[in-house]
Parts: sequence; C-alpha cells; structure tokens
Amino acid sequence: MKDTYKQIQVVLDDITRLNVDAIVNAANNSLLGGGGVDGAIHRAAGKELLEECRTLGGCATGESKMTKAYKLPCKKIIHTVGPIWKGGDQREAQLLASCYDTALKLAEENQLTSIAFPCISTGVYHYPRKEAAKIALETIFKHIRNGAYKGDILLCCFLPEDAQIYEQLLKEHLYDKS
Ligand code: AR6
Repeated sequence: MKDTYKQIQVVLDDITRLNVDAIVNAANNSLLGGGGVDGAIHRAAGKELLEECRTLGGCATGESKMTKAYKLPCKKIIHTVGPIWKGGDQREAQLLASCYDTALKLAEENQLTSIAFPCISTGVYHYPRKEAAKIALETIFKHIRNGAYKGDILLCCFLPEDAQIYEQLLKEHLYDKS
C-alpha cells in the first residue's frame, strides 16, 4: 500500500513553472482560455497555444484533450473541463472524477512519466475544496492500484489551504490502510 504514496507528491507552486511531462489545465468548454490557472497557462505558453486550442472544437465537461506546451517548461498540456458547482445534485462528483480519470488515461496512453494537477473546479467553479480533494485522490488511487499509470503525480496547490487538505487526507488514508 505504501508504494501508492510514493507516486504522489503535494506541491505548493505555480503550475506553469513545473518541469513535468504534462500539466493539467482547469479549462472551460471552449478551450479558448479564461481566468485562474487557465489564464496563467495561456499567458505563459504564448499565443500558439490558443491557435492549437482553436483546432480542437472545445471539450465536454469531464473530458480531457492534450496539446503541446509551447513556451512552458513541461512537454504537454492536458486540458480538462471541471463541473461548475451547483449544489451537488448535478452529477458534479462524477464529472470531477471523470476529469482526473480522462487526464490520467491520456497520460497512460502517451507513456507520460509525470503529471501535475491543479485543484480542478475549486476556484471560479466553486467546488468545495475538501470534497474535490477527496474525489481527486480516490480517482488517482484507482489508476495507481490498477497499475496502468506508473509515473509521478503532483498535486499542485496554489493556496496553502489546499496543500493542507491533501496532506491531511493522505495521512488519514495511510493510517486507515496500514
Ligand atoms: N498554478 C496552480 N494553481 C493555480 C494557479 C496556478 N498558476 N492559478 C490558480 N490556481 P480556477 P476552475 C488554482 O478558477 O475552478 C477559468 O476562467 C486556484 O487556486 O483556475 O476549474 C477557466 O477558463 C484553484 O485552486 O479553475 C474556466 O472558465 C484552482 O487553480 C474556469 O476558470 C482552480 O481554479 C474554471 O474554474
């Protein structure tokens, strides 16, 4: 069980600075940029990213699409679209899990060895932080347990509070299973 945790790291950083195989973008259905982490990624990657995104035809909520990373230090960007929080009875949990699931499937299919996730949907889309973190970890654990994804997974937090939530959940989970 402990091996599961070796693959997961919680980092407090700006995701655009990370030198990993892929960073995940918390985008919107248009894939044409926005605020938050999406805005930061588009600004740092440069206008060629927007040009490539224009060719993708948008992205459904819960799905993921991959592009090049242009001026970023990472190799690829996996754009995913999280659900807007509407109180919890609009399949938000299922759609958020699907973001992590489809992003990790792309990482597996493309033999990526490191991927960094922001806290999808917890900013402009208002998903409750702790609930979102639990869904992220559950979905990531499933991928690690079934052995399909063997690389590193960075949980990239911009706010110290998000890093604390992940650290606490990981500690509780480790304690439960030991
Ligand atoms: N590095 C890492 N995390 C960041 C960064 C950064 N540079 N900047 C913000 N965050 P949000 P959402 C964190 O709002 O809720 C956009 O307009 C932030 O603290 O970026 O999925 C899109 O176009 C929070 O924890 O994404 C969509 O319209 C997390 O990233 C909409 O926002 C997600 O916050 C998507 O909303």
